[in-house]
Amino acid sequence: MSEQNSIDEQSKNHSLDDYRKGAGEEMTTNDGQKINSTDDSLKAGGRGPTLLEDFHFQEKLSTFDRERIPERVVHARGSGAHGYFQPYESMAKLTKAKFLADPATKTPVFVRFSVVAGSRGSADSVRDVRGFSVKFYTEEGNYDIVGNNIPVFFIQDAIKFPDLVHAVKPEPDNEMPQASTAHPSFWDFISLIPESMHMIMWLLSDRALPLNFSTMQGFGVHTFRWVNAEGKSRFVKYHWKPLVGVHSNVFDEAQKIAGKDPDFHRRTLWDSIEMGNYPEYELGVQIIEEEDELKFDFDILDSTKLIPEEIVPVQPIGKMVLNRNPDNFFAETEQVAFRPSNIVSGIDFSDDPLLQGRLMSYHDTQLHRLGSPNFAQLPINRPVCPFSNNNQDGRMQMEIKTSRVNYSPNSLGGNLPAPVAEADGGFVHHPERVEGHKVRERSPSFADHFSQATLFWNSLSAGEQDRLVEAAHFELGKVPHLEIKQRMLDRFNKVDGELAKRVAKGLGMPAPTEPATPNHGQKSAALSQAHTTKTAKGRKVAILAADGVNAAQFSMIKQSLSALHISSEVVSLFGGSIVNTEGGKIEVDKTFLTTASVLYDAIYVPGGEQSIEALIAHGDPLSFIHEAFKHFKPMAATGEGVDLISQADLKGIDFGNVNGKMSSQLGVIVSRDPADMATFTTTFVDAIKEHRFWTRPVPGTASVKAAAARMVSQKQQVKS
Ligand code: HDE
Repeated sequence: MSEQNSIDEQSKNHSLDDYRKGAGEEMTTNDGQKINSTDDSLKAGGRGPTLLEDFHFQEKLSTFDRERIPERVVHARGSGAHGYFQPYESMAKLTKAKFLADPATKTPVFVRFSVVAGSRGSADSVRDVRGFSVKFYTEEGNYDIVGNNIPVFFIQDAIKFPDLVHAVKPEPDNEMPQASTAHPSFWDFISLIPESMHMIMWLLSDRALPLNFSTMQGFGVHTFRWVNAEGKSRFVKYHWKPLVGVHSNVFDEAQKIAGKDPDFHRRTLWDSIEMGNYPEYELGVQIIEEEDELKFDFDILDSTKLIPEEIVPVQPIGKMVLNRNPDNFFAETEQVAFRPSNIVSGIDFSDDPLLQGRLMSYHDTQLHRLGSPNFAQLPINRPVCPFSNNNQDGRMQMEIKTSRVNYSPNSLGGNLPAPVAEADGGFVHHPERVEGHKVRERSPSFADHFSQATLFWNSLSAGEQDRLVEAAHFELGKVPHLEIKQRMLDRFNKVDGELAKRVAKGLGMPAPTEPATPNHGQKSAALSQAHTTKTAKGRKVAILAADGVNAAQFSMIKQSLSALHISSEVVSLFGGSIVNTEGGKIEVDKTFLTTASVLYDAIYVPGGEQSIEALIAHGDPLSFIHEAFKHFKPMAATGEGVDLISQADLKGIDFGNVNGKMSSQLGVIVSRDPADMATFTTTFVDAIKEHRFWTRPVPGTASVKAAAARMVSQKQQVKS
């Protein structure tokens, strides 16, 4: 059996298999009575009223009436996938968790990615934090890491969570806006909660616009504990690093994707798994010795802080591969119930007050959402190991317990089920020593709200900073209240004075008069996406073509892309198929009406006189190319394809001397007569790996405006 097959088999062996059910051959009622018609209700005469005795009608309609369960109050919009996790080496020195003890152990996982603010039917690509929840079905019970794609959080204490969520959700009077933070109540709240400033910087950055789920980092956010067999405890922070690097959309693109394909992230995840381009993530940990707990200039229990990787390196410990799509969205992705309180021996909690609140809230929310304390028995939530206790009854008890006793201790049932000693795997909470007065207060060690916001700002590339400033213009530009904007400018001024001035300019407001907090000048390279892994695997190219497309150029690029796991779609004027210069038939995947440039990572235009004439005459291909250029995407053209691309108003690209020799300018690769298609293809693939060409002088974008502003201020400085 190939390695891939064995992995598939392994992940399918997860206990869900017992519950999978295809369509039966004969239609029956829920109780098995065969149905002879499901198209007309039972009536007294063809035109008469429907009869109460129509049990099939009643069951069908009343089941339908109850199809929806309450959506998650946050993270309602989500997409799931199955896979497995495998450690690189034994972690036994640090934790007694069995699933981390042996590199041969493959633990099945179910992962749910989500958008926080939007409703279940909202669009995927909006500016927001993404949830990154992983359920490990270990031999010792389920372990859930319920994290986000941003390493810090808005608030420090769980008691503020309902306030935060009320503020971010659509406003209560008119239920607007959907899936967006760009509204007064959110910024009102944020401007009054200084601890949110670090997270706000991340939210305004490219991180909040992930390209797709495979290019998204994940974080456990809180500090947790690992405990080894000797009972030694250490603190741990979790990091999921996507093997293809961390990449994002640009805002204009993300907004358009929300209309063109609201399911963009869900679809990309689904399609990449179907194509065998499995999303892969490396799990890394930062380990902090207990004795070092207080050595940082922030509190490791404060979830608005991260531990810079330069201070505590991230140690890769294993890999997660997502290799199977769910069979049924509701049964799996909707009913999966994550709980940060689901842990296994060898793992424990810290006293982070945000985490402590979550330990209660998730269980509570599942009771409400899934409607029964028996939610853990649902196929997607069941552990793969045996489970047994004296919990009794409740709605939808799915097991028929045969024991006479349901209490402990008992003598009638041999005192079973019996608690398990620690040595045999019984969970024992780490005996952390705690003492203190009962107080409602915030630890003074949680008081610095701005240093790490400044660290993040300093760590971004110039382009990332430009886009962050533009995001602030957009978000606060949707807030008509001057006092809220003023408060936010004061906050930005505590992060960096120049940042505050730039945000003020876009809002048409005076810069803060208070002196800015001096910038400490520290950076952390890991916080920027500019240094991320570059790979073309999993990217999607639009090939623009019509009848008469050059056969050789088309097939050379198409085949080379597919060999590198880069998918491509033929986009043409009409559906059906087109004919190439050699009379061969090429299937059309999409038309300019059924797709859009924002749904691709790159464009290729093969030559062929007739094809290019038709594309130019139509017009839409020109705006398709122009838009992709504006979104900094790589593009290539060969032969007459250069005529099309050169008419698409690509500022800063010189097509004057393009001839047989290849020209590669700012991610636009063209050749009129490519003698060496292999070199051409390699150059194009390298450009696809680059993902975006941020230095393009794209009018109307933040980078151009910021460059212009910098030039003006440099000139002014020279004059003075
Ligand atoms: Fe959540 N969060 N959260 N959250 N959260 C929920 O649980 C909550 C927080 C996160 O894919 C809810 O099942 C409180 C941080 C994810 O099913 C709810 C606090 C982080 C998901 C809830 C937080 C998260 C949720 C809503 C403040 C990143 C989706 C439905 C302490 C580390 C899980 C549900 C999925 C979902 C409560 C803060 C991540 C209400 C009280 C910090 C990924 O229980």
